[in-house]
Amino acid sequence: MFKLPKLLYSFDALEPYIDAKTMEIHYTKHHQTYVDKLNEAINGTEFANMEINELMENISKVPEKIKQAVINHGGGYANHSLFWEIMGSKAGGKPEKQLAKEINSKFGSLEEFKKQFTDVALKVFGSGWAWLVINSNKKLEIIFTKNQDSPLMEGKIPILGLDVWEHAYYLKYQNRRPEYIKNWWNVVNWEKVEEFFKEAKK
Ligand code: MN3
Repeated sequence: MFKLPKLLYSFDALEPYIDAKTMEIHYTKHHQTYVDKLNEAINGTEFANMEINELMENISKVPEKIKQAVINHGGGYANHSLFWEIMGSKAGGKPEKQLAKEINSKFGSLEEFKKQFTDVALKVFGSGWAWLVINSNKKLEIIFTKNQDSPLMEGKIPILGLDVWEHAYYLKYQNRRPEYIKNWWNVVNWEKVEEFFKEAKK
């Protein structure tokens, strides 16, 4: 069964860009609810023993009766688990090494990548996520998903993700999603993104 993953920093660690109250509610209430409802859906099934990524990659094998619940809550579980990890205090800055090279070769520059990613995140209508993924050709790609749909369900491995549900920013930013996105770059933990990148390229 799934458990809320440990948060590796305090609720106020991402201040002033992401406020402590938002972090606390987002992690202890929203993420916990995804954990609970995922467990409720898969309890007693063969899927209860899977790793979360394996579960989302194999969503087509999940019976219809519980499939939408697994998409919503398994996706919510996987997406948020990654989201906490790719952020940190004393973060921001820029990618180094191989990831920097591939971003430059794919998008032209880090600035151009950020611009394209931001555009995608701004255009998500309603609730969803913007992602940098490694696609099935092992190339970088920017995509979005609706609701809590996981990129893993379409065979894409997320290495960076931005939650643009209102619950992720409304307390501090209200309707100002552009400002939230702009500030969020200051807490991106590029070292961690590089780790996910290396793992995904294997
Ligand atoms: Mn969220």
